[in-house]
Amino acid sequence: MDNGQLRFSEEVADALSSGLAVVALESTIIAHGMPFPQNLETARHLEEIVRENGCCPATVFLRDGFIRIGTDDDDLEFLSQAKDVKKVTTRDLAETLVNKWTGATTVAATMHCANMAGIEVFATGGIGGVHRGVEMSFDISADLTELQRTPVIVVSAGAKAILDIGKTLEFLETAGVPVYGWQTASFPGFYSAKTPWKVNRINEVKTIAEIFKRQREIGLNSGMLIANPIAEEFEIAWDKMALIIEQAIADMEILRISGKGVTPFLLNRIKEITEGCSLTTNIRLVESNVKLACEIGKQLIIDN
Ligand code: PSU
Ligand code: MN
Repeated sequence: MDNGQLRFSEEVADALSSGLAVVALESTIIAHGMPFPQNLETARHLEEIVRENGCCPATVFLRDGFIRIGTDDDDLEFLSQAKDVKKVTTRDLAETLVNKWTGATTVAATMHCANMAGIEVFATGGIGGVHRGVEMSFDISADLTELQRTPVIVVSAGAKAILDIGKTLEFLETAGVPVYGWQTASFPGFYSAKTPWKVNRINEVKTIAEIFKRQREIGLNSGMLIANPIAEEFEIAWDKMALIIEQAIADMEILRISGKGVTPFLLNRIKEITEGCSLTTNIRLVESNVKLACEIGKQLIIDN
């Protein structure tokens, strides 16, 4: 189905017209966040989890001049292996469409496209944020500015541990973005279930749906961040991660990596240092976020 710039997969088009809950998934995690073949296995498995939980998966990406909402047979295979897939954040969307490049969407770009498609909930691993050393680099992810202006609920395992979490939370407060810990008052740190930072706790999906709806009723159009901690059995504790991340950042500085390359480099370097453990943790936490996003999606349908 075509709708201007958007091209829906049959599955997503049917779900939207029949009122089934649709959960958006991003594609940067596939093309730039994980190595092959784990990225392909994970992408397929995440879509399966969404279906098992009674919702419809809508992986977002760009191909042939269209914003694609939902995948067909070979799309995931292509995204997970093609060498020239662009990492597309909000400002790259139009350029990628005009040039008909293949693009994997970040949290920011996925939120924008999900909102265009009428999808209200989206699951990822961890959002981007304010980077450590921001005083020098000024590196602040567009994920934060998109959360400020786009009404989509993002379920993530807190913010990526490679970031300055305190500053990321301060930015979100300034931007007027509601942030809640899912059944926790400790803000989760991606690989770690807990960090030293506190967050408002929320215990029920019904409350999430109500607050999201009320926001718009009072004219607030920002997104909302639900921080879902990784199960403790799969976590890498915060203290242990601290040293690993310092090492990865030092390596990055030697190589003078900046801009878009920062997050993919750090995730890969941490995977090497932890001998693959961080990748397993990353996969487990996205799976858990996808399940929670499904519960929120179903609640939003009930309340509408
Ligand atoms: N979560 C993951 N792995 C990832 C990302 C998130 O588990 O690779 C991606 C998301 O697409 C997020 C991006 O939007 O990293 C942030 O990139 P940057 O810091 O350049 O904004
Ligand atoms: Mn950045």
